[in-house]
Amino acid sequence: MARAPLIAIEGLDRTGKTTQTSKLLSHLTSSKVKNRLIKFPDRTTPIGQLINKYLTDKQFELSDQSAHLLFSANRWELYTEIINSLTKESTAVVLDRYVYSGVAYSAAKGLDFQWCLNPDVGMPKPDVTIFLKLKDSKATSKREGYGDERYEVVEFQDKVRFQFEKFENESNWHDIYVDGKGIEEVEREIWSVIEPYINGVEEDLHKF
Ligand code: Z5A
Repeated sequence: MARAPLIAIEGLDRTGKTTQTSKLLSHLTSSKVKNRLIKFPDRTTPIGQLINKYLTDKQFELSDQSAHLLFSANRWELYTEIINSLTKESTAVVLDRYVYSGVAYSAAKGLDFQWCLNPDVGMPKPDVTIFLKLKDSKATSKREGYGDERYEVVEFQDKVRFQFEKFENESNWHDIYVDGKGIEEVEREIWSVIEPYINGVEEDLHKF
């Protein structure tokens, strides 16, 4: 028996995750695969609203540990919905950021890597993860909106990238470089990775 795939799109700020998740949903729909998008942080939930305030209001202070636990709690708010979509509703779930972002951003601030992963232990692991990667962290700093939020500083992004790279040996993790590539070129590369998964994956869900 196959179930629907859990697909994560990860990457540094402004690398095109939202642009590409939307393209991916269109490909899935055209291929007659039921699908839904979950963007983390999900700023619509009670915890997500606090996270939004933290990200957009530099006067709103939280300890790094508290902020980290809020991001993880925000994923647990969606846990049952994710599982039900994959199993009961045969719906592919596309995640715009996930646990990997949670760990990478907090570990980049100096928190212990394993401590950062612990609150997400038990969340489902993606069947496939795309990491939108940059050779040069400055490559996206001219893109629209860069710098609006708390973490969008090139030096910090370098530290985040270093933490993300610790996950590169995860199974079914695919790096895609985006520097100097147009939206359609990145879209084609992503689809060539994802297409083999769309008709279902093995029933067992792996967990963090
Ligand atoms: N965070 C955390 O600390 N812990 C956690 O657990 C999680 C997140 C889940 C908000 O995340 C912050 O939360 C984030 C990490 C932290 N850090 N910051 N800041 P977010 O996902 O809500 O915000 P974001 O990273 O800034 O993502 P974004 O704004 O959604 O950017 P994006 O999705 O990667 O990019 P985009 O919106 O698709 O594209 C940006 C612009 O570039 C836009 O004008 C596009 O038209 C353009 N673009 C896209 N692709 C291209 C190409 N190929 N060429 C040229 N221009 C392009």
